[in-house]
Amino acid sequence: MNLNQQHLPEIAQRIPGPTYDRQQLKTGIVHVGVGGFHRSHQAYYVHQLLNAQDALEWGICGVGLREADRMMNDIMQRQDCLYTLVTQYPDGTAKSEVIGSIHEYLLAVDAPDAVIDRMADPDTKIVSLTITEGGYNLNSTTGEFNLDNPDVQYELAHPNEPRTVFGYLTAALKKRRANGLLPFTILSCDNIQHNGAVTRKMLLTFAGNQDADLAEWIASEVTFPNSMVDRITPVTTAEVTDYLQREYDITDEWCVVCEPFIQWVIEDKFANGRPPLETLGVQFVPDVTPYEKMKIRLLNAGHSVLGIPGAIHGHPTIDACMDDAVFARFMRRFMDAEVTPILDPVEGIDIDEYKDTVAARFANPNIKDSVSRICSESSAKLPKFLIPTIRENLDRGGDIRLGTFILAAWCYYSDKQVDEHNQALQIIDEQKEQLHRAAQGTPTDWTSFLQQPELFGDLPENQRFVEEYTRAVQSVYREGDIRQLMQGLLSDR
Ligand code: CS2
Repeated sequence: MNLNQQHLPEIAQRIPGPTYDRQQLKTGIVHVGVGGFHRSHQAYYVHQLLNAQDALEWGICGVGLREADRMMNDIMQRQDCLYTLVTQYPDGTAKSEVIGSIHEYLLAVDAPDAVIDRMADPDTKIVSLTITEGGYNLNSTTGEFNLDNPDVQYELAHPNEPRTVFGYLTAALKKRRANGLLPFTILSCDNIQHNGAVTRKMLLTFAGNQDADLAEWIASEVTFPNSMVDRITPVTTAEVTDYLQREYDITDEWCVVCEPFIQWVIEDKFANGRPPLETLGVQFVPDVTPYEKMKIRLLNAGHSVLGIPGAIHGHPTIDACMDDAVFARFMRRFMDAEVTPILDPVEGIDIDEYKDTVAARFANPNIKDSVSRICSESSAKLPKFLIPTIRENLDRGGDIRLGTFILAAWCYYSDKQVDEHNQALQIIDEQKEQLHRAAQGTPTDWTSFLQQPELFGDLPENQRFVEEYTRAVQSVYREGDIRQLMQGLLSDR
């Protein structure tokens, strides 16, 4: 049975679903970037809220900005924006539920004005974003907005033809202001420290280049809460789709898989109201900084610390890495020796317990989170997850060996593009070509990979780092057995 609104009553006899009247939903939240994560996290929280209480004004309108979102759009239209969330427990059981909080989906490349109008509608109170770490158009070395981006250049010259999220937000805020409306809150849900502050800075630069007056209004009226988001959401595979079909006779073209763990910590700074998500365990706090740093530097970096050597060694998934004692110990040592010393105390959280929980989550054998997903877009991730930790340790004389080893492994991965068994690696990265070119020079110049200032900034000028990196990259290129090297690093000292 195809998943859609018409079949919902019958499907609801097999698995739980919306108990609210979806026809009555109003769009209170416009969300840009509907992928697996938004659907396992924010849309799930809102769905629970709608099931628990009268909150129909908080329906979600999903927006895809890119041509690449067309497939999601087509499926969302066919399924009336319904989808199944399958939660995979470590004991092998699964819980499936139909989520109904997204009730509308717009593809911006087809209907740019509809997107602007929806954002500018008086009912819209929040525009939230999961546009990935790379979507903020941020030069991670300078911390500034990249005005050279050709799409941005185009938008600045043609204010009525937005292309990037910044063009859309600016056009919609302009309209709200002209109509005498309150603004919306802009809520970033990406894994970037100070994600709200970064979004604010990027948007103000963009808007300032288009309309200085408007930029001033945005600066004083719009709020950008920082937030820390967490739920591991692997890429959906055919196995799960088949499972829904077999187990419940539900045909869902793009279901979502996730782990049981879920967390959301948000700064309580909303310009135009917010849903009462605290009733579902969302934490509203005055300062998210310590939470986001802890999560990004431990969990997200921990993923890369397993994933990159895991890919080289031939481990297909994160749980397979965790099943390998050398990998599990390596990650823990990285967390203990290189990350924990630079973290600030987090109220109500015991860091050791937090690390234990992360390790247990990674080890969940039913999640099957592929290392290719973890390694994807490493050029956007590592400058946010791992490189700042190395920098802070350099500043304070802390340990950098394991983190630096991962950068050396990343160079090898980008250069060889095959694993130790000569199997092609599935490398997904917007900068794939550049990474490959930079890595290729390694055997004649050991620091060739570091000559990418937008990734490494001035790190190549730090002598201690360069020595450590050179040692690591030489060992990776000469040894040819990454696991052996990891073991060696663990037994040193
Ligand atoms: C992962 C994240 O993309 C990655 O590298 O670390 O997607 C991670 O699974 C989520 O942030 C978990 O909340």
